[in-house]
Amino acid sequence: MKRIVCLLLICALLPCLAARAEGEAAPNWYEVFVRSYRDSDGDGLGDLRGLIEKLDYIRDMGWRGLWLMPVMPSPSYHKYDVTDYMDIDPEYGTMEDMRALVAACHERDILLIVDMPVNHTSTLHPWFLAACEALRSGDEGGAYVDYYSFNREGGSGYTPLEDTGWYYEEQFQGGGMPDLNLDNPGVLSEINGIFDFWLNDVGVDGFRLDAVTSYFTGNAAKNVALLHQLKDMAEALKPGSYLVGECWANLGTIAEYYGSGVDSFFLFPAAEAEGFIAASMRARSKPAEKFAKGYQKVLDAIPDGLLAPFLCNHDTARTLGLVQGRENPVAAKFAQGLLGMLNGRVFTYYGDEVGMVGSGDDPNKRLAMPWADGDMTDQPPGVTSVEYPYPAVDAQLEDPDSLLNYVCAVNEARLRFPAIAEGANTFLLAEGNLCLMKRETGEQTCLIAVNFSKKDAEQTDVGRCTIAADLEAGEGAAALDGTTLTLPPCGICVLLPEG
Ligand SMILES: [Ca+2]
Ligand SMILES: [Ca+2]
Repeated sequence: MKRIVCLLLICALLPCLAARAEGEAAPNWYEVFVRSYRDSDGDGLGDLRGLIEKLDYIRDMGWRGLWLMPVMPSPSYHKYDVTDYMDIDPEYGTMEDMRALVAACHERDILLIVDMPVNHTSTLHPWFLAACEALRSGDEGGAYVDYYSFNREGGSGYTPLEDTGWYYEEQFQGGGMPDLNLDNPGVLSEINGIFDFWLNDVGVDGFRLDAVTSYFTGNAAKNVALLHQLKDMAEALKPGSYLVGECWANLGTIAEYYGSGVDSFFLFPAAEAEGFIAASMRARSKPAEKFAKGYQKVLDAIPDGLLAPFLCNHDTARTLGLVQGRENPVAAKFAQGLLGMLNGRVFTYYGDEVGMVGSGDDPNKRLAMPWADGDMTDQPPGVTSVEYPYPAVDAQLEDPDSLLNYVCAVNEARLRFPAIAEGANTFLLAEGNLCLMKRETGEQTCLIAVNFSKKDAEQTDVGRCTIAADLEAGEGAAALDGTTLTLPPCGICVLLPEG
C-alpha cells in the first residue's frame, strides 16, 4: 500500500518537475492586449476570463510565455496610465480572475508577465491627486508632492497644473501621465511593494518594464542604475523572475542597458520596416549578407544578453504591412520564420499569427482578434481603419498551409530544438540568397539553412545531416542528396548533424 502511494506521489510530481524545466526555457512569448482578445461576458470588451478560455489555443500554438499589456485600473482604453498598481481594471475582471489566470497559465507551463509602467501614473492616481491638492492649498511639502516632479518654470516635458502656477513633468504629453520622481526613495519603496504584491501574492513570473528610457529622460547612466536596482529588487523578492525592458533605441543604447542586469530588452534593431529582418527581405541583392550582417552586429553588441527579438508590437505598424504580405502569404510566413530562427526569447504580437494589419493611429494597431467571422470583441475607441486581409483563426486552423499553422510549426521547432533559442550562433555561410547558421549548446548542435530567394531553389553542402524541421513558406520541400541540401524559395530548414 505504502509503495503504491509512493508511486502515485512520484507519478503526480514527475510531470510538474518536467514541466518546470520546460517552462523556464520559455523560448516563445506572446503579447496580448486583453481588451481586444476575448470577451467572456458579452460586454464587447476582452477580459481575463476570456483570455483563460484561449489559453489552450495559446499553448497549442507553441507559446510558453505571455506578456499582458497593463491590466491595472486606468481611465484609458490602453491602461498605460495606472490609478492603482495593486488591482485589476473592472473592465478586465477582478483580482480573483487574475489569480485564476496565473493558475491556468502555470498548469499549462506558460509563464506570465504583466506590463509595469512605473515611469508615470495616471493624473487620477491618488498620489497625484493628493500632491495637487497639497499644492493648491499652498502646502509645498505636502504628502506625495515629492512623488512627482513639480516646478515653477515649466520647460520641455512639463505640463501646467491648472490654476496653480505649478508645472509637472510629463514625458508622454497629452496622455494624462505625470512622471513619477524616481529619485525619491519613497517611490522606490512603493515599487518594491508593488513588485512584491505581483510576484509573490498574485504569482506572476516577472514584468515587462515600460518606457525605461524615460525614467530619467536623457540620462542613460541613471536609467541603467535604476534598472539595476529594479532587477535586484525582483531577484530578491522572487529569484528567477523575468524582466524585459522597453528600451526603444538604437543597438548601441540597448547594449548599454543590458549592463543593468535586466534579463532582456526588446530587440528593436530586428523589428519594424528598417529592422534587419524586413530590410533583408526587401534587399534587391545579397539578402543573406544583409541578414547576417544585421544579426551579427546584434550578437557582437550583446554577446551575453538574452535577446528579445520581435517584429512588431502594440506601438508599431504590424508585420504584414512591413513585408508587403497583404497579397503575399509567402512573405508573411517567411518574416515569421526568420524571426523564429533568432536566439533568445522571441515575442509575437497577438494577431500576427493570422495576418492582422494595422498602422497609423495607435488603436488601429490594437484591433480585435478574429476568432471566427463575426466572433470578436468590439474594436478599441478611436479606430480609423478596420481590415482583416486573412481568414479568421477557425479557418486558418483548418488549413494546413495557413500562416497560423506556419507560425505554429516555427514555435514547435523552437521547442523541440532548444539550440535554436539557446545556442551560440556561427554563420557558416551568408552569400547571395543562402544563409547557413550553426547553433551550439553543450547538449545540442543544429544547423539552420535559409533561402532568401523568392524564385529559385538553392543548394549548399551541409555535411552529413538529417532534416529535423522543414519550414517552407512557399511551394516545395527541402531535400537532402548526400550532403547537398536543396531549399525551395523562401525555405527555412533545421538540420541535425550526424554523429
Ligand atoms: Ca468582457
Ligand atoms: Ca520619467
